Amino acid sequence: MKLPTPPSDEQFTSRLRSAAVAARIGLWLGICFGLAFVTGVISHYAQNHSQPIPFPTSPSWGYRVTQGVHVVSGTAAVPLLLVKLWTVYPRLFARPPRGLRRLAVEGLERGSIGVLVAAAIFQLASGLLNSAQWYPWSFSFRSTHYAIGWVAIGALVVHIAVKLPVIRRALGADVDDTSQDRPNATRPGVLSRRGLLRTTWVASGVAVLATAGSTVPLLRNVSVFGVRSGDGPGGIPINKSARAAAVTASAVSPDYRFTVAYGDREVTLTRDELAAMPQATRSLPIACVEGWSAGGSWSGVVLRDLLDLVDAPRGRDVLVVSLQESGPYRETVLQGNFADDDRTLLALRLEGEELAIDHGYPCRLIAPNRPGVLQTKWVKRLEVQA
Ligand SMILES: Nc1nc2c(c(=O)[nH]1)N[C@H]1C(S)=C(S)[C@@H](COP(=O)(O)O)O[C@H]1N2
Ligand SMILES: [Mo]
Repeated sequence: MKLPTPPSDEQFTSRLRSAAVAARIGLWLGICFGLAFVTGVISHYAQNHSQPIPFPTSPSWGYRVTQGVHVVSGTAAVPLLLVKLWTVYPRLFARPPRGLRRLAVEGLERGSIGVLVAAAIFQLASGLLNSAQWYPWSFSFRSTHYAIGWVAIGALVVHIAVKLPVIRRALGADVDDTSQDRPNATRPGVLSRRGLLRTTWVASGVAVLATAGSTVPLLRNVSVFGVRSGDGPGGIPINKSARAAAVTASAVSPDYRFTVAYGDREVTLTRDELAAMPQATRSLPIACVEGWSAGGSWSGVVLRDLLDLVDAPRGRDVLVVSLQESGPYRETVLQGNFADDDRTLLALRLEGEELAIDHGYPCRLIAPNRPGVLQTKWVKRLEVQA
């Protein structure tokens, strides 16, 4: 059997596949990956139980913005990465150099690019699937996406360092300059280089517009893929429904009781008793790690007032326990600075209406500058930590 022979470098003759194009797209790709990395590290830290440096509670919309930037920069990177790979992939087929030393150097460089490409594709693919709320894998998304994020940024830094001379020459010269082209890349493409770049920027812009509406209210109507914007009671999407969390019975049961505990002190209240306490109203967003966010006007009891019922000292972390019996988000840790912030509520109402069961009836946590995943619904118990 005869295997098909791989193409050789010389067979790729389009002048579009040049360092002039790759460097320009690479610059924007680098900016997108840099933004996604920084905002990703922030998001990961915000979800840590233990925060040696307390994550700030202000501005209340901070997490909404950083997570929005994370998803938008990742989405914008998709067309950029595809075009970038198209411009450089003939190099895969370049003949290995002669001489052991040059071979070793080239091998290392190719190895680092292999790692970079694999990590970049993994990050964009897993991130996109996550924002589409599709988890066709069994690993933990958060820890894997975080770990590979470090791999990607490390390989990117190495790649930029290795390519810096080429990048500087390419960006310093006109886009139509051919002095850095591969010798056979002489055939004009179907587009001019400027045309290809323009098309790429437009594709990237369209990808952003098609998804950003799930965080930017003004873009809601143009975002065909931003499906999770504003559908659901009170204009806020529903993430896990009461049915999916298996709380449809316990949430509306007359036996429901809310408990706040500190050491051996415990106070138990009915929903009516919660509603009879002084009520406060706060405008706070829910910003899901999956990329959508929405602002709401929440009313309920200031969380600190509940902690005062059991004389909890300030600054203590609080375990928030929901009626939900299984699943990773049935319990969350509310750090002391969030617990003491007077914007943090045990909310009973949204937009003046009784909280819908899917939004967490009988009551839910809502705190400023906090990942949506930690805004626990169907709360039954607060435990002030020792
Ligand atoms: N008990 C419980 N609370 C939960 C969740 C959950 O699965 N269980 N999901 C969280 C996630 S991921 C988000 S984004 C918000 C969404 O709140 P909403 O469904 O009211 O919009 O609820 C959070 N609270
Ligand atoms: Mo979420």
